[in-house]
Amino acid sequence: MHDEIFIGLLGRRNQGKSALMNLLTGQQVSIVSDTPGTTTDPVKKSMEVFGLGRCVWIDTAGWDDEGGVGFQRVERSRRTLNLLQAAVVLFSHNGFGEAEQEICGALAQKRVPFVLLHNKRDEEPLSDALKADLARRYPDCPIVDFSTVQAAADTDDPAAPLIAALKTLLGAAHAAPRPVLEGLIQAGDLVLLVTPIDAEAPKDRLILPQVQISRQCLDLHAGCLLCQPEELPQMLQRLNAPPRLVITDSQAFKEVHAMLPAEQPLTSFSICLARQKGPFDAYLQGTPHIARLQDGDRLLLLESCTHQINCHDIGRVKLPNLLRQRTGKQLQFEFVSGLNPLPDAPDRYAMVIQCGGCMVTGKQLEQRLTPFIDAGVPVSNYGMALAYLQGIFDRAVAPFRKG
Ligand SMILES: Nc1nc2c(ncn2[C@@H]2O[C@H](COP(=O)(O)OP(=O)(O)OP(=O)(O)O)[C@@H](O)[C@H]2O)c(=O)[nH]1
Ligand SMILES: [Mg+2]
Repeated sequence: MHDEIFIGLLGRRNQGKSALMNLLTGQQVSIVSDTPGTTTDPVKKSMEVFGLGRCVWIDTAGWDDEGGVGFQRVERSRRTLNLLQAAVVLFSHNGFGEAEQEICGALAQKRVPFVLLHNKRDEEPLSDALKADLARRYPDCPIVDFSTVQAAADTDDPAAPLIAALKTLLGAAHAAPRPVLEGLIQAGDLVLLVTPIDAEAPKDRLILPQVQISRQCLDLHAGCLLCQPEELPQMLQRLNAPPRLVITDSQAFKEVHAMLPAEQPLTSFSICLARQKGPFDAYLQGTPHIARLQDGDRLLLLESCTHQINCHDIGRVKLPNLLRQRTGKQLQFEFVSGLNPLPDAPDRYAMVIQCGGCMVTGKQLEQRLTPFIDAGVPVSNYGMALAYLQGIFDRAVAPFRKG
């Protein structure tokens, strides 16, 4: 799961993309000059933006770059679109022409929401006529009339109008997720997190689910203790009471399961995260249907986040392979990515498996699954289905069933 929001700064040359990049980051990240074509390759800078989270700003070469390697630069800017969760389309002097329309069209096609930012208002403010025209043509896009140069002189909160527009744009998609541990633990409890550090662990860091769950423990005023599976018996001995809950990486589930007494509540990071979004109870009921799949059954895999390479691999490769292997059945798979329309007849499917949905809202997820649930089709999600296929489902969902 990605916790960073990639936001592209797009537009023709000389519109102030790099000046805006520097304003947003408060640093001289990109070169600014009045020579069109200054920025050649995309420039990225990551930072925490209050109220939005971790953002990666991407400054790009002008969409209208030309001559020599200009075409290749434009191609690079175009490719950047595949990374984006949001964009800022810059234009100035009331010049909204073919290039801008093309950028907006390309963003819309990729379902990337964007802000229209009329820059250099100190030289020429956005006209009412163009503003009205844009509002009609792009009803979902906030329009901001802005001056990067003037804002830079305002030391207080220079990019406030743009950040506010981005929050509006991303607000729904980044609404606070449901608390993962709520009802399972209380203030003062201790949670033990089991995290193997193997060759695939990122250098010097923990992966996002572990960070998120540690944070949730703190939010709920509980404590958490982290260890690797080998040290688990030692850690348990040191405690004068068993932890309220043990949460382990799915990979170590079997090992951890064997080490802990049967009455110790144990779950996995992936099951916890399945609780964050989507119809968790329907997932709980639907997942065991995997055992009842038959030859010729058709499964629908919904991969809601088009940008998530990791989910893509799980959904298109890992899950279908594991499902075929573990069930030994001839299964057929269909995929729908992004928020593309769903097939008409939900009851054609023996089962629907939804991705974690980290880039869509819980509401969108539930809306998409409702027709299947109403038609009595079992639904599951990637994390739950993987847990089931690894034989860890029953114990890992027991703490949630009690609640
Ligand atoms: N008056 C005024 N000038 C601005 C503003 N924003 C940027 N500029 C100037 O516009 C020129 C181009 O700015 P850049 O940030 O380099 O533009 P760019 O879009 O990155 O251009 P390329 O890298 O060539 O695609 C520079 O001279 C900036 O100082 C603004 O709000 N007002
Ligand atoms: Mg530039």
